[in-house]
Amino acid sequence: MSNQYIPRAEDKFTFGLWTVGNIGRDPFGDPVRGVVTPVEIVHMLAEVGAWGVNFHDNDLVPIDATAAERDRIVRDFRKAMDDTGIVVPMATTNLFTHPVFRDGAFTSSDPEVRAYALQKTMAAIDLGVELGAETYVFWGGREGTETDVGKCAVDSGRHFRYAINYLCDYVIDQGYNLRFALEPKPNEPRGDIYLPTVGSMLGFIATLDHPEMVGVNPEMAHEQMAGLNFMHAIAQAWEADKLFHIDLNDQNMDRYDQDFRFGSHSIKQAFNVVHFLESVGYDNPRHFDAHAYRSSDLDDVKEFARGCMRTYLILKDKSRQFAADSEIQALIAECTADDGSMSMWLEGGYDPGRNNELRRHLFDRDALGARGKPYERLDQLLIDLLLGVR
Ligand code: GCO
Ligand code: MN
Ligand code: MN
Repeated sequence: MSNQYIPRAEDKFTFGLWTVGNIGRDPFGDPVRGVVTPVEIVHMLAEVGAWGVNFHDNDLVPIDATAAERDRIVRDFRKAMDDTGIVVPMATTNLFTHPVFRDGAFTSSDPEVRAYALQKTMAAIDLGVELGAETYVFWGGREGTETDVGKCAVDSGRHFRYAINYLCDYVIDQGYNLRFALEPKPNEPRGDIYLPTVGSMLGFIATLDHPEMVGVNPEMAHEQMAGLNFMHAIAQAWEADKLFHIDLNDQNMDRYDQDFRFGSHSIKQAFNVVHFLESVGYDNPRHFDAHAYRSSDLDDVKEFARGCMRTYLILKDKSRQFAADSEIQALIAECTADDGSMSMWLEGGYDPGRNNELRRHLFDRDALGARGKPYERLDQLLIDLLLGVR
């Protein structure tokens, strides 16, 4: 195995306690793997070469733990972090497992549940910050509906906005160094989840009291479940300065929430994602929000984790090769060639004088329409490169 595919701290590869700790329960079958404790997971992550670990409050501290139990758990966890060098860059709240959240948390139609969700999240924020988290993720798994007859979607949006504004103020009030990252998903576990895509989250963020504190945590499989192009979604988030975090995994489009190992299914899309992140210099955590196949035993879970990181690093290497390939780059230059002749209209915005000229200019529409683009050739060069024959 080549050294160049060994993960390093600067890759900022992270896994959630819930990912490598997944016990393989699904709606049709019981768990197939035993519980691995948070401390054991930290050691396992160190063994496979990850940089960090993320958690939901209750992945670490059971929902019914006493204050003393909480403190003991945190102490043991911190010792495992210190012993291994594993850090906690992100934390989040479980607002979906307990029956209290059966009709949502921040968007529940029960005001008492909404207030409880705020209380639970503030305690979880305290826990995350105590262990070093600088990003706090909000994934609204239960914030949705199966039927829309009982709930007003506008009210639900207002409730969600109220909660995020409230929690931003809490973070400011505490003086925490913490940013929020909202994670959209179209469905599962609800029939439909509010704010289902990266685009809808970005629109929502602009309506908040502290939009500068809030970005997105796009997940590859979530956009794919909606049939969307994940690279386009992260590009929009990046350009808006909102790509605070990323969940990498994989998924066969239009299926159930598969959470496959990164790069295991849509290898070309995975390349596009890595190539984008590496080209723009993305420097926030790279989180693998996936889990091993239900057929895996614990050794195979480690192979799953190693595989996520290895595939990322192989694709990073392919990205370098792509950027250095003169034939590929010449074709891209040909596709995007600009002789500057249109810059008087395409740069500098609207100007009445220049605009009069644009209105009068004669375009040879047929000649323009006859210009082809060598995308077939370019795409095949990428395929050759990815398949290792280039
Ligand atoms: C899912 C989600 C979750 C979230 C996690 C952190 O589909 O279950 O992706 O794994 O990422 O709850 O917020
Ligand atoms: Mn997911
Ligand atoms: Mn996720």
